[in-house]
Amino acid sequence: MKRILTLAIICLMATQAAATPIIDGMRDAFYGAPLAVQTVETQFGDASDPAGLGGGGELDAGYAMAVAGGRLFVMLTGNIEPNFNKVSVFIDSQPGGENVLDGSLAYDFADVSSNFGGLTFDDGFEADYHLFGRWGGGAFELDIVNRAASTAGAELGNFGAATSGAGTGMQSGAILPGGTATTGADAGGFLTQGVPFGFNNTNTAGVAGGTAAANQINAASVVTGLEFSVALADIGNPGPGELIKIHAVYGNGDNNFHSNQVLGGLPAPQGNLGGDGSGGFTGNLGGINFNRFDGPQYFSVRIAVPEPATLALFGLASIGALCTRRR
Ligand SMILES: [Ca+2]
Ligand SMILES: [Ca+2]
Ligand SMILES: [Ca+2]
Repeated sequence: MKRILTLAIICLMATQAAATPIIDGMRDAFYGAPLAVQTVETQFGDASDPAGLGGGGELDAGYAMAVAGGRLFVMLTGNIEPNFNKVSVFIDSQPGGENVLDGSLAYDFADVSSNFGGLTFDDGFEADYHLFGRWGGGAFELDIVNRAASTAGAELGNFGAATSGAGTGMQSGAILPGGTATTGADAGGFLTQGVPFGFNNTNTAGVAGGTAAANQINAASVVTGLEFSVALADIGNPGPGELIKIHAVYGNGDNNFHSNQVLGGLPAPQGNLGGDGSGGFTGNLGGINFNRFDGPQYFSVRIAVPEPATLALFGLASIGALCTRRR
């Protein structure tokens, strides 16, 4: 029975591994179940424009998939207001890293990444990479910074703007290796492969506005948002069976006032975190400590076993033969 269950899991993983989602900001079946579903209503406004150009921002659910030797795919359903509010995604994909963010790493316009200094993640989460997206009604923009390899005055990051759909609620583009460096990243870029992204801001459902417990059925039903893919080789090359941890959070453009939209979610009821963790403005995010909130404010995806390793376990010629035989 245990062996059959193991085979079923491997077949499922192999099936997922064989598929590739279209990076367009629309959630593919490829992702399967959400790894985190929003727990609180949004205090940064409930989006209501079906064209995706209105106000409001929320993070409804987080999805991810990764195959060893390949890429990490991430889908965050929800909305990003076209006022340069930011979604930040911190990725823990290699040993070491920052459990408390270092404010001396200065990048982004006016070096506002410094305002993250002192923010504390849950125990066990040590950030290595920082991806952040925003827009002001024109092109959606995305950056990815290798914080693990950065030092103060020598930060490494790449930038990309949407090349399709700019000015609309449905956009796509890519951060290109060898392309534009992140503003203020003094040591240039680090990517060796592109980071394609899709952004679809047309959700008008999902969580409601407020601070009460979210309707998680509605949150898990949202199919649009921000989607991207990054080569595992560019984020420390984690191997089969290893976990990649992802912390996603929505805040203002200056990185000094966080909303209550975090994945994994905060316990409800919960208002905006602000900069002090209680909704107050201090000028930075150093007062936020996610250990003070029950549960993990991150979600994890386990890297799927690639086909050759799977096949070696069973001495079979192809993964198709293995899975067909069991059906
Ligand atoms: Ca790490
Ligand atoms: Ca909503
Ligand atoms: Ca926590």
